[in-house]
Amino acid sequence: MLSLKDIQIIAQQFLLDGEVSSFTPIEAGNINGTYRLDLAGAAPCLLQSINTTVFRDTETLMKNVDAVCVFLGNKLSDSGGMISLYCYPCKNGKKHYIDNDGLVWRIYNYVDHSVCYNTLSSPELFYKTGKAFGEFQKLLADFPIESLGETIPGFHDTAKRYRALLSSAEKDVCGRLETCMPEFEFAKQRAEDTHILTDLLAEGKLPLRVTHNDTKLNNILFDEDTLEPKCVVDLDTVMPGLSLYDFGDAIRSGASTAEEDETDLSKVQMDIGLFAAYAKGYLAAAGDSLTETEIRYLPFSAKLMSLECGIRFLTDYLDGDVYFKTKSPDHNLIRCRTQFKLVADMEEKMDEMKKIILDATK
Ligand code: GN1
Ligand code: MG
Repeated sequence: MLSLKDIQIIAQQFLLDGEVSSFTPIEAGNINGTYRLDLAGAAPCLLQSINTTVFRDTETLMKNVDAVCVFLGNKLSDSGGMISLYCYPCKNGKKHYIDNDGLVWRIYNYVDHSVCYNTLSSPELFYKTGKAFGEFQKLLADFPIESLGETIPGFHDTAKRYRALLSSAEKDVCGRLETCMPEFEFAKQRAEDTHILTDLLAEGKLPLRVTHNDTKLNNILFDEDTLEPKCVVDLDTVMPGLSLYDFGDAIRSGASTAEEDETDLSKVQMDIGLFAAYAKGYLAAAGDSLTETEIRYLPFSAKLMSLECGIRFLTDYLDGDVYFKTKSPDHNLIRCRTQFKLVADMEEKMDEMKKIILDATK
């Protein structure tokens, strides 16, 4: 547990507008540590320690993040709508600071008067979310993609994720495989799905784009009063990728009727009304910049991203919970089950999903 003194010492490495007077840990996200810092006589800011087990190349990560923040900031500054994150400079001339224990720290502006959600029931709000992520994609369309480093190679290479699962099951270091055989079989039955998008990319049938790669519903902040989308956060995985990754992951997280770690699977479904709302918002904002093939694979991408996320949770369960933060020994397995329930539900609703996309693009 960090003390105020510890936090002040870290914060002193950055060029802030005031002294830290208090701090509050923020329990969000499965990867990084996050704290709100309140400053004497200045606006609050957000301190994060970057998980270096997950992000090994923090130098490249911070270059990516900062470049995207500056690029978005320039485009958004006069729009009066969404705002961008920005990174506070550090006294060492960089945007991050490495402490004596090797922990990597950065500070963002704090997006005040905002809320985020893990689940939604309002199609209107999810329509706006689709529009915001669609605009995010469009704003980055002319970002120099070659300047971005691939901080986690093959992040959404689902076939690679599947191979990692097979290898973890083979090793079975914790002896947990026997406790998750139905889930393991579920993944194996869908092995052929895992390489569809990466094959299309390799064949030049899908374009590489600057993508967020973690368009989880709680990575968008809404204005507390107007409930308009205010800021896209968690830019750590901004990398070259497929637009379909971002669409699929947004549906996986935002169109689900339950939390990612809901234990009562009867509560977990993909809400088709929410799917339609997001798709309409997204297509309204980004539609004319997408290719026909991208549009055709939108419904499939939602299923694939749910399958991939489930595979990742299952792999981490088998590995002994070394990647995602967990609150109980079966937390990753519980999360895997919700994801696979979504996959099964989407398989049943696939024709309906396709029809919605077709109607929205007529
Ligand atoms: C992680 O930290 P958070 O919750 O924004 C993960 C995503 C997963 C997500 C699942 C870098 O994101 O890929 O989809 O958990 N981020 C990373 O909840 O692995
Ligand atoms: Mg997040």
